[in-house]
Amino acid sequence: MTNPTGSLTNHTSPTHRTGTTAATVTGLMSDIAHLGTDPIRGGYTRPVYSTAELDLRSWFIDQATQRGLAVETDRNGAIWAWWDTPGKDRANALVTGSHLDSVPGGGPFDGPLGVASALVAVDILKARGTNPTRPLAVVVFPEEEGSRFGVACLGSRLMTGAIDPDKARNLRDPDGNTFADIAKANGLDPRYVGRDEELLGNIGAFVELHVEQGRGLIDLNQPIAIASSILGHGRWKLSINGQGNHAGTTLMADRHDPMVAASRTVVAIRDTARKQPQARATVGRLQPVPGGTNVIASRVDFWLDVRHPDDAITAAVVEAIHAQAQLIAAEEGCTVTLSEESLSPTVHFDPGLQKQLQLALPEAPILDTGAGHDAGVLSPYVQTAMVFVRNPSGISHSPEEHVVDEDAEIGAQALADALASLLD
Ligand code: HGY
Ligand code: MN
Ligand code: MN
Repeated sequence: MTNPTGSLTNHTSPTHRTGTTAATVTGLMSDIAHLGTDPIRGGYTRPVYSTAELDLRSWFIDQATQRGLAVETDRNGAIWAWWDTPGKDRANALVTGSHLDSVPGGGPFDGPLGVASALVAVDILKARGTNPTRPLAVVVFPEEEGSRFGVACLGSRLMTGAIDPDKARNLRDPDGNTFADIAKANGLDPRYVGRDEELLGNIGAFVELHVEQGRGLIDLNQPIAIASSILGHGRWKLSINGQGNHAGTTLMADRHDPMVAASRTVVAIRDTARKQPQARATVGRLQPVPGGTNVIASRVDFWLDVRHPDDAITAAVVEAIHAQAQLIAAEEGCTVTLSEESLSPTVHFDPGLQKQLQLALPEAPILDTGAGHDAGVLSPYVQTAMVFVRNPSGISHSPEEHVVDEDAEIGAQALADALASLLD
């Protein structure tokens, strides 16, 4: 049930961890290794509010309550596990955590590594006898990947007000379910989703640990890094409309085939991005309608992900792509529409917080990233920082994403050291 402000009741657990030995990241990750495996794509498919992600939420709630943390789910579906100070005043909280949802066929570490490392960091701090002078919380944000409702970091965007609640409520998943309906089916009251002044106002700093999603730490031969910036990135939906028809009775000269126009546009997207050093442009999702083997499609929907350090260049690349798509569509006797779904400007993490992390982790190099994160969404509102852990494959959003056990534990230790330096 939901109380008037929309935040949900808290969670309790029958079991409490005994002793003060810290769990290991490897051990916690193996606890959840069976949740959400994808036999068709390989890797993990854990969309928000799927059975797999709900099982991961239960695992997190159980682990957090076992550690004596006060666990609550907020109005937007984020789970907060609080290590409260005696007075339970939650102002100026130090927050860490990440997400549990994944992309389709994703790796095991993108998100869960940050959550597991945060739990182990709490163990390490408790084992050291830490008595926090400020509240510490571990948070799990929902729908970071935007894989179900199409908007990345939906949970943190809702909390900060970075997305209009009505737009969020009406987002639809591939089966046509609205976010409002799915949220309601999972205990939220969709009327209350949106900016949470109280929670946001309580966050003094947010430090997210995440698997590195590129090759930086391989090339630097280091196990961890401190983040400097996140590449600006956005998502656009293109729809090309043509003439659906029969594959056998329609001569080639008589076709207005949106699949041909879309395919030509995808190559043009690649060519446009290649002309801009540092630009990235991707079409990873394409849906012909109706999608029959012996049917010329009537429409093709596809989604564009464009990223660049300079937001103006991102805009210029998208504009050039739109112009080319219009030309190509006209040549194929089709029409095209392009609509923006989400846009995140380039983020530069808080220099002061970055400096404090560097003092706590003097060996760690500074590294930028092309991957978006909840820490990026929060950064205009609160001090944020990130710690990356080496990924020896240099590959992510793929089953090949990897972290070796030793680096995973080094990461949790580094997170504990970073948090400790901010708890003094
Ligand atoms: O898409 C991203 O950059 C992130 O992994 N959600
Ligand atoms: Mn992630
Ligand atoms: Mn990701």
